[in-house]
Amino acid sequence: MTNNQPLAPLWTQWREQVDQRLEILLPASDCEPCELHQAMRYASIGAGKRYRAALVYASGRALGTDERALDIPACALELIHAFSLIHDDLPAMDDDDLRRGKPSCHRAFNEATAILAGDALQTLAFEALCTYSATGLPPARQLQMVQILAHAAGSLGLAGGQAIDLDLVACDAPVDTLATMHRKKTGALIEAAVQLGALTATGDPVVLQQLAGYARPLGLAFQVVDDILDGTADTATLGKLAGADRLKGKPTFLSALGESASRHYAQALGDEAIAALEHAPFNSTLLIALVRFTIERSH
Ligand code: GRG
Repeated sequence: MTNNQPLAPLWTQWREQVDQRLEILLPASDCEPCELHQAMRYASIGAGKRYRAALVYASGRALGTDERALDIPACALELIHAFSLIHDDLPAMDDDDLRRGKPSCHRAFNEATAILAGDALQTLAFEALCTYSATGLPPARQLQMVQILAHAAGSLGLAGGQAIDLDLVACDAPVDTLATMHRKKTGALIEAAVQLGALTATGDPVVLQQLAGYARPLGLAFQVVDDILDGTADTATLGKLAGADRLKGKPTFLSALGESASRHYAQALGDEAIAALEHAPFNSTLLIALVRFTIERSH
């Protein structure tokens, strides 16, 4: 996390807050049905960068929200993300054995349990978001948060992006097609994270629009770097099988553009995200630091 001094200690704290809150939100491992709850906890607690949570905290903080009011929206994002990773790894999808440095959920448990764990993590995300209370948060804005997250996870977001992805094997997809797919598959949740953080503080459409202009290129930049890392980093660093995209014949930004042009593309998207924050009526230091992390990250 070089050059991200304001971000690093906060991010460590955010990670701890998310894990503490997930510990409480998720039924205990010895609560029946035990195997299902163990699988849910296995796939969601104590691992992952918590990038989407960090975006919730950074955008909420930028607008002055009390940190504690951001824990549940941050957890909701991470629960949906964990759900998508479990299902992404299933034999019917990407069929991956390793995730976050340990056996993927269906490998550690079994396929049926992994499917149910994913399903239950998704519903828990919405239950948590509906039932939490934060001072000064009007019900209409809370409802808007639920709607945004549901839309991001649905057929016009994650699920739709995954459907496009499954069709794109062993072909040379143009960059535009890749961008369209990844804006849904990866970008939708990143955009939702920034919006949910902001909505804890304000419903001002101008502010939300400005943040959307930040999150849109950022989400794509995150995926471009993900593609680069898949082809250049090792399995131990990534916590998942390195080179998996090439092995499976998946078109990526790396295969379409090469490493150097992909890095330039990611940088240009990062610049676009930062430019969207120009003249922002709030302190955007952390949001800008997150752009730098997104471009420079090594895992
Ligand atoms: C979620 C409604 C819903 C359906 C599931 C399987 C699926 C449909 C979608 C797959 C979405 C997916 C896995 C996108 C990949 C996004 C991505 C780059 C993941 C890696 O994120 P990191 O690096 O992972 O933040 P960590 O482990 O650090 O959290």
